[in-house]
Amino acid sequence: MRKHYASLFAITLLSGALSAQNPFIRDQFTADPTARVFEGKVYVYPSHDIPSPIERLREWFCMADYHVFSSEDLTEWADHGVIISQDKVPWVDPESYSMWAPDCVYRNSKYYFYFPASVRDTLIGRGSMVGVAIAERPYGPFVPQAEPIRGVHGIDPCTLTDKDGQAYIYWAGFGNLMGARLKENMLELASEPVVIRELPDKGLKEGPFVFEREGRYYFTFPWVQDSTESLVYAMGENPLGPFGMKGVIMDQSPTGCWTNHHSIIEYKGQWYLFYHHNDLSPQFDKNRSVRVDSLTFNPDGSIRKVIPSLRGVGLTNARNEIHPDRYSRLSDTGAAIGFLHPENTFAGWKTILNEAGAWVQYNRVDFGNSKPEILKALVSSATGGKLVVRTDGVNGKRIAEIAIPHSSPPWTEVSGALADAPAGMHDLFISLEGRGHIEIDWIRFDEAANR
Ligand code: FUB
Repeated sequence: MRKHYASLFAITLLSGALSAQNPFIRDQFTADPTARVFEGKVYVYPSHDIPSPIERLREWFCMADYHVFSSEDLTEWADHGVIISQDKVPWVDPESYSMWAPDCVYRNSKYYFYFPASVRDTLIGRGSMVGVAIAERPYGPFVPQAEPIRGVHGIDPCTLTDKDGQAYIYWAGFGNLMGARLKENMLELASEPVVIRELPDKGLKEGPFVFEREGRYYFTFPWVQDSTESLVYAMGENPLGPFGMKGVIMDQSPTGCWTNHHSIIEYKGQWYLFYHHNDLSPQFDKNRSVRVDSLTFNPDGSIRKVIPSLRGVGLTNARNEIHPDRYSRLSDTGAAIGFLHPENTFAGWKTILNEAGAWVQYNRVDFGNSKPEILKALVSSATGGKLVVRTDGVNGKRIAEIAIPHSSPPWTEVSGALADAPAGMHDLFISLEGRGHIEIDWIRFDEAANR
């Protein structure tokens, strides 16, 4: 990880996330990602899950502060560090570890960061309320208000600024999803909160995210239909409804992560769904990690269901390490993904090919204008075997074959000449030819001079 310093703020460039694969923040747990486009970049304001330092929350959500992350290309992410913490907000119980899903909005030349937390003073309210912190720039420094917003009791704030300039705030409270107008100062309600009706009666609803596209308002939210949350949406003609239920944006997690929480943005002509899963903590689903995948609409404005991917978005430079464990497709048999070090999941994953013909496909690799001459790979094999790389599918062009020697960990770097490697953008198809057991950390293309 590289650190560099810009003006007064420490920024950490997250080299572990250089390929826009999922999850895209890999050095800490992150959840509830609210993405916003500010100053020509994407800023992501997530919750910051931590393993609980206190017994009371050992098996529950535990969050003491917020970081903000930014990216111009959704590939290289910068961590701007902590912007708000529970011990620096006057109204927050500093021992509550309750800084759940936030949002941020630009208005009147300022950035307003909305966050829920448990109040310390029962004269203000009880349980979770929503406060605001204000900054001149999207990454802070944020100055918290002395008190939370009167009348907003609950979690998961989200804001919408309508075309006429009227701002709205939405949140989850007392089993319902709520909404109200905000005053011009963005700090007080301008109307009584209303329950957003016409949504399903049964099952937990939380995490509202509301946006407008082509004159229609999309009211999207996580909903527990049976055991875990799917992302669903309703549509309407006005910011506070009425809305009509439309369908599913993302199905329940196949691996049982209880929550999902999302946001939707358009950036450089493409729509994206930011959401979370527990990739780095498969045994404990309260330590989550943020992801991003592309989202598309049907001509009638309905949302096409998003299939969660490990590959994520964006291109991967062929001359950088390509980690096929963040695959696009995997063969039905003989291929698996494992942690490099199960005791330290932040170290990442490996691809295991252990049956003749097993394969992994990794899409959108950018070779650029010049053709590389060699393929390098960091591998481990208890048997030895032959690794074959093709472009564009099982019947695509065979560009490399590398004899992997019998080796036991630690990992061995191998290289081999390329047979007429391509330029431009291609999908890679990596397979085990003949029998064997090969584990791959990464592959990378290069010029012969760097062998
Ligand atoms: O992160 C804590 C809570 O889990 C959020 O507030 C909910 O939306 C769910 O993601």
